[in-house]
Amino acid sequence: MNIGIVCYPTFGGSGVVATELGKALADKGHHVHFITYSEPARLDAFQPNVFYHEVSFENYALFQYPPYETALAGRMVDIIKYEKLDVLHVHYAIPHASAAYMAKMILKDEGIDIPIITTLHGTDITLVGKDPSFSPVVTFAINHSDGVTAVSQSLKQDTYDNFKITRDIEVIHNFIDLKRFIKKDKNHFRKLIAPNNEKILIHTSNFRKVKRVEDVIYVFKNVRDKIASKLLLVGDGPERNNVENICRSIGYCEDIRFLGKQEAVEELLAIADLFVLPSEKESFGLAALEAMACEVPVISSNTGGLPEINIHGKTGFMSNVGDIEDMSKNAIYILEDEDRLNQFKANALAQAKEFEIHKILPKYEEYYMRFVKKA
Ligand code: GMT
Repeated sequence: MNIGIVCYPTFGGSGVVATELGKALADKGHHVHFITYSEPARLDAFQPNVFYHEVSFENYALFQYPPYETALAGRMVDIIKYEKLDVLHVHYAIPHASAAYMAKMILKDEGIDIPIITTLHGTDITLVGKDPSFSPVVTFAINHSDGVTAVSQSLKQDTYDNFKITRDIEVIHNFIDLKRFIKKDKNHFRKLIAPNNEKILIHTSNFRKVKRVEDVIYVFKNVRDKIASKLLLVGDGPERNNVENICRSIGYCEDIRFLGKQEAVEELLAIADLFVLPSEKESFGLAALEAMACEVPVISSNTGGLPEINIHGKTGFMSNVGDIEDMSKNAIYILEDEDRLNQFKANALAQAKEFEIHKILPKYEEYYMRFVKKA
């Protein structure tokens, strides 16, 4: 198949999923065309079947807001026609799904019928999409896509709860590449971070309010009061300054490291004992799955799609959003006994295997074929 993929090119979850999906489809022989405003971060090595088409335009002084959606629709039309795409798969509803609808209608006038598949990722539904300014457009674009998938049952339900949806939504869970996310021997590195064999807790995110990174710090304080440990904070974003100030106020600054954005996150996960994800909302929690693949148990909130990946009492524990005491108690329970910790680590890996990319990829291929055949 000739497949177009539209996504955000940044390190965010939806862009990572879209890029890894495209790379895996290309590995299987499909031709994959990425359409976005800059090269996707995970598109880091040459692959013969992968093509990248940049959406670029010169902004005119009249425009306070650059009309990206219009430029994107125009670029989609161009690529669909000239690369003879069989299907266009857009990730994250805003503005990709409505731009795709516009492209589809333009092409319809020319006698070309391109199926549009929209994948909903989370904040496009649970946070941003609900804004009254976006909501009618998101509703229309979902109802008028040829196919719609959501990355968890929970997100599917949120979509029905928040919008007037008149169609089916298919759940296709996110996936993990176990060739990349695998626990590698990084003991030399572990010794640098934890020279006295302290336990290592880790959190990775975009440091937005919805991630509740401050809860990670308070959980760490409670753990650190009982067990010698270190905390690695990976990522960057608007809450970083606030979180740094909280670190200073709790007095364990020397045990907390801010590592900023890191490409090889699997190398950091390889030395970690516990992953902490206390998010307010999390439609799937790809970061938790990446941790589990590297044999790191997860202390998380029980929001959104997290119960679909983190098995309470087996791969980690879940608590109500904001219940720092419960998260701390569970973290200590896992870390205080070496045999128990090792059992949780093994369980985490076993669960991650359920989401192996080669199990999930055929679901997308089959889903595309439902619509490509009709075209
Ligand atoms: O978490 C974010 O803010 C990034 C966001 C995105 O769209 O890039 O992530 C969402 O999509 C990921 C991939 O499907 C999911 O794993 C995340 O759970 C989801 N984030 C939220 O629902 C907050």
